[in-house]
Amino acid sequence: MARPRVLSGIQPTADSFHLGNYLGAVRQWVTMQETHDAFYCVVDLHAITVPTEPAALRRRSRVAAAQLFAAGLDPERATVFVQSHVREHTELAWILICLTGMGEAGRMTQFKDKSAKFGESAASVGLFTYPILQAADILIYQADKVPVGADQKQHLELTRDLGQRFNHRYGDTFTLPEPYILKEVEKITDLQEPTAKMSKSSSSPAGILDVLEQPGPLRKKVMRAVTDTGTEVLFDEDNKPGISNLLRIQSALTGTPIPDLVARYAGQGYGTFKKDVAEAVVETFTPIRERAEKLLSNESELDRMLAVGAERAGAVARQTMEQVRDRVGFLPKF
Ligand code: AQP
Repeated sequence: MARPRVLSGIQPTADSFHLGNYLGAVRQWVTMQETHDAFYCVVDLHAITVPTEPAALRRRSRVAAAQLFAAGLDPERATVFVQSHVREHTELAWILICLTGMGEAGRMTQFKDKSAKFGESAASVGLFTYPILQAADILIYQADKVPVGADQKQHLELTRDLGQRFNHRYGDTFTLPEPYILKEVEKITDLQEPTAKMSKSSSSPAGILDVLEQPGPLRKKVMRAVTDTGTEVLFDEDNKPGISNLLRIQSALTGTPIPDLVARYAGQGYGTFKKDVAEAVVETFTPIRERAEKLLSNESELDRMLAVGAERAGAVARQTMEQVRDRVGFLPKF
């Protein structure tokens, strides 16, 4: 029987992924390549929905790809590619844009959050249509599952709605994908603002743990993470959001259930616990950083690996688009 297909993407919007990207997405991607027909992309078209410098985009796209391979994605087992290399994504996005209501697109909370930074009228139309391009990314591969963090739940619902609408209007064409969200790591929060999502673009440097960061700063940031004035290591999201976030992180990195961690650190205060969290982060990130640095030292080999991914992804996308063009009523090109 064919393996279920999985698709997910990550934006090249920073010089490193952070712990939230790693636990909420990338680590699942690596696990799922064993059991799924896996497609993962560096979504550079999404990155330009906010002003982006060309040299930074090029550099960050390679850095993103290098981190994916360094985290354990195997080009033999997973199709890893850059979104703009498969032009069909934008073609399908246009068709889906024509199926989306203005009110429907206007309800997307991520647009409201991100555009609040520049003021809604200064935000690009691309940022407004971002979730529709994301729907195209997913539907074009007929994905069954999409591993994401909690912030993407609403976009996944729109993807299903658009797929269903297309199928209803033009005939059965798209698989309707299910989100795959691991509850325990769906929202890793900012170390300085423990109720806000850890985020490439909105976290302060002290609030974010970058995969490519050196051990020294990583340790310092964990030790300085905001906690409450108490001393007990307890999981209590409402009253102890900082400690609860660190417990979630430590549990995910070491595979130890949270109640076991709480029992282990009883009566020891925050210091010992934070030190152990810092070590777990450093132990996880160091080999990834070293492998990523090696991959980045040979850009042409990295580009070649991405070309292989683009070729495989393009073959699937072209097949879907042939059917879509015909269903919509576009004339065949002879
Ligand atoms: N804090 C988080 N906890 C759990 N999962 C997270 N993800 C992001 N932040 C967290 C998941 O990482 C994947 C890739 O994210 P993205 O690059 O598409 O951008 P994003 O979700 O918008 O993440 P950022 O860090 O906030 O990036 P910017 O600042 O560029 O917008 C997604 O699956 C996401 O759920």
